[in-house]
Amino acid sequence: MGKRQERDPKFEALETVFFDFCWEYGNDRISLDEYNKYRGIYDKIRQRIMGASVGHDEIPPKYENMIQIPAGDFIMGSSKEEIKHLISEMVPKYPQFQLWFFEDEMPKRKANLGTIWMDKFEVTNLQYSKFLSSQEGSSVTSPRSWDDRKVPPGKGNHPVTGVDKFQASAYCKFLGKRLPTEAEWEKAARGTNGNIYTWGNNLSVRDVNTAEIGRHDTTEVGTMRDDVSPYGILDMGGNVMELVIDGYKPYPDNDAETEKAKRAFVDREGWAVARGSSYEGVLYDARGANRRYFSPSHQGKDIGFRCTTD
Ligand SMILES: [Ca+2]
Repeated sequence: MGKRQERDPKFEALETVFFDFCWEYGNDRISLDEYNKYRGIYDKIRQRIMGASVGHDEIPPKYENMIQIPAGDFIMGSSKEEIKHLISEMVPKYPQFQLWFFEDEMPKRKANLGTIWMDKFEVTNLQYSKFLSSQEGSSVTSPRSWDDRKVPPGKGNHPVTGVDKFQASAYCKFLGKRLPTEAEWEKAARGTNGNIYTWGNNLSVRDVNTAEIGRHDTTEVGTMRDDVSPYGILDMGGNVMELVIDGYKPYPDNDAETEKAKRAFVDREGWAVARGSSYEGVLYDARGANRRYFSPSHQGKDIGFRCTTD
């Protein structure tokens, strides 16, 4: 994108228009070809405004179906007040939820990341099957949710599930990518304003695949209208929980009060972390700051993943 020129209003206006195109592409309203066409026009106008030559910056094939998350600050984690408020809201409806479940999200702080790219969709069964057929004789095994190394009938475009962190990492590595870190996943889900959910801050959404809609199974990726992050990344709220690369550990300066939370940091250290809610989880669990941990070899029927790259 070249050097950012913050104070030129013409440039700011152009950026706003171009951001709309990014959003349209992110929401599947325009194709990659169309996006690249607009990108070309954007570069030419910017060159005219700025009077400086800029590189034509098409999305290379490696990044197809990935979304660029520009470098910069974002909000990570939750404050103690937010956790306590959450519990007061949840408990009347879900008495099983307790304060210590969420104390690992603290503290709320500003963080910073460089530019990354993240998959727009959860990795699908069909994609995983193509990878698997290239792995004959290797130690990568078929997902636990499959019968006899075959994609479950009618579920080619559904997210792959029943994979552990090793299987998920092997898939990403095969494509020259990797699993996202917790920070990367959270920025992609919450945007730069610290949204509580991918779609914003309210719970009055209808089209997110969590237990509330009563489907109790995966849906085809990218089909839930409300489950769209500020960057146009889809299904980060629900469908399947998503494995990340980090092992479970307390965030620096975490000040959990309960013994149970402190105990989990010791007993579950290094466990696999998954983010977001799922078709079996509740909408509250779709909060961008929410962290779940699992035994590293756990192959959950509502756990999948997506890839990231620099
Ligand atoms: Ca998801």
